[in-house]
Amino acid sequence: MSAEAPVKLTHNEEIKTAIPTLAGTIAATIADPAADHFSDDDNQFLKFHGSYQQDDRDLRKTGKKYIMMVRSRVPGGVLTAQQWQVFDDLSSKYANNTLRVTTRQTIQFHGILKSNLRAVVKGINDSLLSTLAACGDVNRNVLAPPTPAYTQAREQVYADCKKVALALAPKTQAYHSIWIDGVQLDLNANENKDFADPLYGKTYLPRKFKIAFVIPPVNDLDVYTNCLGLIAIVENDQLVGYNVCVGGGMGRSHGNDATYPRLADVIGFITPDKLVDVAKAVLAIHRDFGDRTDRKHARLKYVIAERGVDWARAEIEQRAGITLAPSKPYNFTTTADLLDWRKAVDGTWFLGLFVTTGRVKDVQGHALKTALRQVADKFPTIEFRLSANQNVILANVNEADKAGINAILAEHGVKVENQASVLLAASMACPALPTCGLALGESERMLPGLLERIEKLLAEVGLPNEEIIIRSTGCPNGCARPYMAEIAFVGKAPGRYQVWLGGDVAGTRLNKIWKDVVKETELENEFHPVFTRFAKERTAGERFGDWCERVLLKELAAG
Ligand code: SRM
Ligand code: SF4
Repeated sequence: MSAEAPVKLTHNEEIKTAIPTLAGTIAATIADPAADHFSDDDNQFLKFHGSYQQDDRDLRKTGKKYIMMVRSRVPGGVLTAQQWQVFDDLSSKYANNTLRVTTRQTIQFHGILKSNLRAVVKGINDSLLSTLAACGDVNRNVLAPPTPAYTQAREQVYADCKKVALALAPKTQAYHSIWIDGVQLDLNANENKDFADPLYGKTYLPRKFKIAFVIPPVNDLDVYTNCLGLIAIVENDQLVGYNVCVGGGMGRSHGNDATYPRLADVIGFITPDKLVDVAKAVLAIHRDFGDRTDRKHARLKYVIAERGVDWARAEIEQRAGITLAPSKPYNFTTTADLLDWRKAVDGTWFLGLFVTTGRVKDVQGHALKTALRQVADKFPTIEFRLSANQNVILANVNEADKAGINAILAEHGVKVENQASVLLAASMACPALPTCGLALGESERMLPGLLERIEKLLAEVGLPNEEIIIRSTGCPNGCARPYMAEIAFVGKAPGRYQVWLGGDVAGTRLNKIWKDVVKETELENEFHPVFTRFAKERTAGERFGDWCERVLLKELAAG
């Protein structure tokens, strides 16, 4: 009888087992003024607390300058004006004076010194938001549609989003003791050694887990890219339930075909009362079946891809004690945010403000950060909503306050009409350099310039103001969901990008690889012929992504 080969778990699994409270020695390192950075293991634990240790990669030649990134958790992306004031203060006092709106409706702070880390995390908690589980092998920020334009049911969906976020939050006491009380947990105490989270157990999930709510026909958060997607079914302006989809994700690695982006499969319909049970069941399937031996193969999407949709449906039904009804019809038509002033369904107004690459900051002639701060100071009842397209929506605005808000924005060079070129408004970029340790090339700092060059090219072939959804990332992990874009630039090396083409306007189709390497300097030479053909060959109103799928990529596949 041959003995089975022992299963080698990843190092992350070993440290979670050893310290299930996730406390590590974080508090002790914070308290030690001689320590300029956290240990590798603590760096893994820190993620569960919402922070990453980074270094400014622009400065590497002169040695590593350690800085911390903090990611908040903001279910549905909704902040009060008071919370915006706190975030603005924290960013100017302790971070790099920018607020980074993320693709998951949160705010990231960059450039924090270790000595200021606790002040930032505590400040966020004092504002009644949190950073717990913003990162790490747990359920991440839960997305919900931020735009109040389409249906009153948005409020019900937002309430469900908050309910699920709360139900799936980890219960460790270490977070409170480190960041609020400033105390290092005694790791040898029995209650800490034996701690097991009621939902996650001792070792949490094999990898991150993501949930999004969406209300058709607007897919403004790319619902199919999530581990669990909840597609609201609204009848007569009332929420009747959700179509459930499972197994989406973007992350992949160059040169490793076993990793791939995947769209979630729609598996059935549930009424809202079953939501928490179903969310817990899907999370538990990831917990129990996700690959703990290989972090590149550990996401739920691989479990669903390999075991199949019927298996997943049966497993969810059995765990949640329900029967999934057949999914209900729905249709997506767009992924875009509404910019400019619009009337909300409840009669109030909202203003969609485009934020270039999600970075709220002041630059010469465009002091967006100061302007938003003044709006928060003067209009305490409005909400600041973060969109998954990296924009900010000012919501709950009374008709009488519109002029005052317009005046503040105009004074700071922030336009409310024609805020950005068509290409820029439809674009997204991940942060990449200089903060992201995984970046192979530029993204946030590169994309606006690249778009100007593409605009010129499109104008040359007679297509000025053609909207094409273009996204860039500094590596293949997919943080700006590039594999859903009509054109995606995915970093391979400095100045070199893998180019993917063929996503659609409604976020329902994955794009495909077009060229493995395009040099940034060769952009015009590479794209001029393609845009020329598109201009000639497109059918009436056909979008670039659809033409690529119909013609270009077919030709490529045919060799
Ligand atoms: Fe992400 C890792 C930034 C949304 C897939 N992501 C990272 C890290 C933390 C790099 C690291 O691990 O050291 C990046 C920090 C950069 C920096 O300097 O700030 C980072 N991810 C971001 C943000 C800020 C991008 C943005 O432009 O806004 C987004 C923060 C979201 C949030 O607020 O919670 C962000 N990341 C995403 C998304 C999009 C989404 O969730 O809708 C994805 C693709 C969807 C998915 O998860 O499949 C995504 N991030 C990844 C991955 C690949 C995961 C995988 O399955 O392979 C990594 C790498 C990893 O986890 O090992 C990663
Ligand atoms: Fe960093 Fe890559 Fe994510 Fe961009 S896509 S933020 S480079 S991990």
